[in-house]
Amino acid sequence: MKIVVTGAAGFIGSNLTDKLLELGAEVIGIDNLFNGRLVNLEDAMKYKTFTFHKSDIRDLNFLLDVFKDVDIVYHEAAFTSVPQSVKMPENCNDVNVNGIINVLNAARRTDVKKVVFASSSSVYGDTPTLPKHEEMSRWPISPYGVAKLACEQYAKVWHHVYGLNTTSIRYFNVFGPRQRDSPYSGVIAIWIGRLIRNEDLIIFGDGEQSRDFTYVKDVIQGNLLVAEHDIPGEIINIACGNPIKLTDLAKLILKLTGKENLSIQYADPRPGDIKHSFGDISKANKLLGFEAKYTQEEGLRDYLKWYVKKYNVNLKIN
Ligand code: UD2
Repeated sequence: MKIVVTGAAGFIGSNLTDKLLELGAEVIGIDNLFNGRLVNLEDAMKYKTFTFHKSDIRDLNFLLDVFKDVDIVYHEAAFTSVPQSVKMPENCNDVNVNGIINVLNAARRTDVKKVVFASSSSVYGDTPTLPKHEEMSRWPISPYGVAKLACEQYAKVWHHVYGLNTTSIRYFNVFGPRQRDSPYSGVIAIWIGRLIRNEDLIIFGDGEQSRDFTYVKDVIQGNLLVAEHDIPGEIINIACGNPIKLTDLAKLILKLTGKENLSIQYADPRPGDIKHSFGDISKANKLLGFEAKYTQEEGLRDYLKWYVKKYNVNLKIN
């Protein structure tokens, strides 16, 4: 199979690229290296079946050229942060919404067989219903959530109007190897960076908020299952299916790393944050046979082991 991964040098894109190459696919990676890093593609670059283009998904002519004879496009490239989207809503809209319109147009014009879009649990917003299931109403409360909702609706419409085979996967708070430790990154990567520097962990808000943190290997499993099953026009949750409160997560990470000497500090809540997120994965199970293979603790252990080996840090995992 010939597969394009947009955002290939990013956290999820690079993990997906590695797995596809390992399974024997020919992979074309695209990334503008705004958030992505070439170092994430070190393993991929060893494969003769991998090609990389430093380019932008907003360049239609480039996409038309590169999408020729492609079976699947995994669209992982994105403006990926809730707080950053609050600061720069126009950029978020431009990269995410104008970006997917280009990807869908190019895929349609070059007869790509399937487009799989990386959506987000942020589309659900702060509704009281838990767990969040695909058929419920969506009330995103951040520019990022609004943009992801628009993207998945465009993907659905490109199926209904133009017959393109599109599926959107709603990821729930993905964590794991290669997630960046930056202010705009996921909380787990930020906290691991802090505890390695022996800094206290900071929680925005009262720590009662919960998230359904999902290990990246399960997200990759979900993506592979969508390649194997034809579910055009569908939107599907991929989650661990087991939320944890932020305070409990902080305690678990400190316990696993033996850093219980560090404390948990509480700061002002973050604008655009939702309170609870918990994904119903029964649709993914029914249509794809998906089940999360990693609990949050198992995922954290696997991630920490990778971290210690990769960066040679002095951390004992309990
Ligand atoms: C949203 C999406 C997620 C993904 C992600 C992309 C939801 C429920 N999830 O994640 O699926 O699309 O955006 O970026 O919308 N926090 C702290 N301390 C820190 C950093 C964060 O307490 O140092 C808190 C933060 O305020 C939030 C929680 O941790 O309550 C999770 O934050 P995050 O940035 O890891 O992810 P989130 O939920 O915005």
